[in-house]
Amino acid sequence: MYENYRREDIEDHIHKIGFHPLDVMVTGATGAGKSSTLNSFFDKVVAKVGEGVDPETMELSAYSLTDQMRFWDTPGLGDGIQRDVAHAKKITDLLLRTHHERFYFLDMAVIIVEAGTRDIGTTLNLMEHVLRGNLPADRILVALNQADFAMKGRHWDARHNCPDAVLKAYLEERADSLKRRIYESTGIRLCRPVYYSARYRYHIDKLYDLIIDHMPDSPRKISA
Ligand SMILES: Nc1nc2c(ncn2[C@@H]2O[C@H](COP(=O)(O)OP(=O)(O)OP(=O)(O)O)[C@@H](O)[C@H]2O)c(=O)[nH]1
Ligand SMILES: [Mg+2]
Repeated sequence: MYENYRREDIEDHIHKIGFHPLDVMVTGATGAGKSSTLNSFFDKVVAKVGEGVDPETMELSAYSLTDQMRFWDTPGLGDGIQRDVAHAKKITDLLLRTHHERFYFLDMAVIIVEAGTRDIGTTLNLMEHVLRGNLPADRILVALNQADFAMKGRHWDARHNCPDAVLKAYLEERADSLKRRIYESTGIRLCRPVYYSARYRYHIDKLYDLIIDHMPDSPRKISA
C-alpha cells in the first residue's frame, strides 16, 4: 500500500543524499508496537508481533519497502536489566555501522511510544543512553502508537475507525506533553509526535508523512 506513497518526494531526498536505500530504525520500549507498525506499512505480516506478555523481537531485522526505503525493527527496551544492556548494544552497533568508513549506514530513527502510558522512563533512557551522541536530534522522530487504546479503549469510534472528540483532545494533549517531557528531561528538542493506531491502521499515513517530511538531505558523514 505504501510502496508508491509520495514516491517523488522520497526520490528527491535520496537524490540529495546520493545513495539508497534510506535506512530508518524503528525503536522504543517493548510492546509499544514497533513490529505492528512495520506490518501496517507493508500491509501484511512481515515482523512477528507479540501475543503474550513476553517481549517478542529479540534481534534486528531489516525490511525493504521499496529499493529506496528500508526499515529496521529492533528489540524493545524495558525488558529487564540484562537484556536491556544486550539490546542497547545491538541498537548502538546499528547506529554506528558504517559504509566504507565514510558514512554511517543508518539515516534516521523513529521512536514508538505507547499513547496510553504515562511512564516514558524507558523512552527517555533510550534517548539519553543510546541515541544521544550517536544520532543527531534532527534525525530522530517520535510517534504515539495505540491511539485506539490511549483511554483503555474508551472513546474509540469503531464505526468510523477514529478517536471521538474526547479521545482526540486527549491524544493531542499527550503529543504535546511527550514532546515537552522529552525536552525537559534530555534537552533534546524533537518535532511534535503524530498519534496513530497500527492495529486499526488509523493515521498510518500521518506517520509516513512525518518520516518523509523529515528525511535528511545529506548522508551522515563520519567526521575525521
Ligand atoms: N490496541 C492496540 N494494540 C496494539 C497496537 N499496536 C500493537 N498493539 C499490540 O501491542 C502488542 C505488542 O505489539 P508488538 O508490535 O509486538 O510490539 P513491539 O514494540 O514490536 O514489541 P517488542 O518486539 O517486544 O519490543 C501486541 O499485542 C499488539 O497486537 C495498536 O495500535 N492498538
Ligand atoms: Mg517487536
